[in-house]
Amino acid sequence: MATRVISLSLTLLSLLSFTPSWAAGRPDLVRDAVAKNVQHMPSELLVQFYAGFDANTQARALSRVQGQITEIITPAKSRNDNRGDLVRIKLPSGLAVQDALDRLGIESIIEYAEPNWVYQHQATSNDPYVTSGSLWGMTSTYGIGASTAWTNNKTDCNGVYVGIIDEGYMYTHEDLSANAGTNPGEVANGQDDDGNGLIDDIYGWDFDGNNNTIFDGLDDDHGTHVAGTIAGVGGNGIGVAGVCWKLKLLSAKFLGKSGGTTANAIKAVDYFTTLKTRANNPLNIVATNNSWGGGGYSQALKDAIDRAGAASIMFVAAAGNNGTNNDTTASYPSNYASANVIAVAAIDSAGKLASFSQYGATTVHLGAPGVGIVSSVPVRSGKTIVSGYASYNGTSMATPHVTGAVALYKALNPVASVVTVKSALLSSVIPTTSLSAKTLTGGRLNVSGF
Ligand SMILES: [Ca+2]
Ligand SMILES: [Ca+2]
Ligand SMILES: [Ca+2]
Repeated sequence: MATRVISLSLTLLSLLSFTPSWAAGRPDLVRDAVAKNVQHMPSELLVQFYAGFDANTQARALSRVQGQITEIITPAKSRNDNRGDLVRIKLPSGLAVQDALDRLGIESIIEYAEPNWVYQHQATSNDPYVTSGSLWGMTSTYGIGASTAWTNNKTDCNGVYVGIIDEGYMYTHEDLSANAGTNPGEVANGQDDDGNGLIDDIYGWDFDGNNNTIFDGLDDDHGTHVAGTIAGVGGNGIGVAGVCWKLKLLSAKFLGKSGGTTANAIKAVDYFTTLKTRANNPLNIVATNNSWGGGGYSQALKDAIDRAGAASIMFVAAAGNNGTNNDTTASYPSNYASANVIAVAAIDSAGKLASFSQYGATTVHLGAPGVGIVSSVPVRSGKTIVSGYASYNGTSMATPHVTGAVALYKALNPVASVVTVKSALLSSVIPTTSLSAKTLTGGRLNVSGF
């Protein structure tokens, strides 16, 4: 009779003891996580025994759940904290992990038991400007949702090239050098090895100076800033993080001290188209960043942009910084009605259209962060030029967020056409009041769901 009562009470106890009373561990947090299906190994537990119990005694305790020790992870004798063995056990199939935890909760020789959690690598930036919250364009409410993409391990645009049509950029910058792409067809030997007419175009070409030095000093700050937003090296514990943590940048410098010309702009656009479409060493260039504007309509430039489009190179362009309406006063190159053009307005960290940003309900596609954007720049230190960081404003800063997004999307969807990529970007925007009736989509860039 007594036996029956005890048996009954044990059964009741095992049913009712929803939270094991371990001496250690956090069974309450474990229960919550198991209930939320936080990933763990099925039919496995980790069990921590108190010290001083032999294998037979351990086995007897585990028999409550028909558990078998499959591995002694930390033997009592190897540890210095006076605990017993930590073991991994196998449960009979069909016994839920939480049920097993509940049943083991009354075993007095067990200090705690827990699921064998499964961890995934999670990309959380350790870059100081990110962790300090300075990179609002990546991480905050009105940012582009990059931190979400990163957390889902969408950081890597390896194998993807982006062309920067701008000033040159500091490819030796501490937070860019790992992402500085080179032309695999070219060797630094004073000869035009790849036959594109340009001698030693290793990191790209300077169409303004007509030479191969794409970094010429402090005046290449704008291009360097753009580069950091697209592909500042992420997770390296220094500086910033670009939308893509790994990517290959190439430069077509055409903006010099007094700006750039249509002629050089066309050469710059065609430079990348050729690198992509040539028979030998074709490069997977998915986009060019065009944080520049001005001039009138140029069919020649539009044709060059269309050639790039035919080669599946997106042409991401700044809407301009004059605060005007591009629907009524066209701004080039962002206004070219080419399938591969994406025109970008700038918003601030409160989601407002930047006061300087041009807009256009039919000619500007979307908004992206462009006020108070921290990124890489060259700075002077004594007589030398070193790696630095600075905050800039402009649709020039909004544009590389979108370019980085194109690169990220293409890295994740390698066969997507220009039309598909553009459509995906535009359909994933977050509707934003300040951009309503000011942009085609009425929204801001959002990569969180890529
Ligand atoms: Ca060459
Ligand atoms: Ca050469
Ligand atoms: Ca970094």
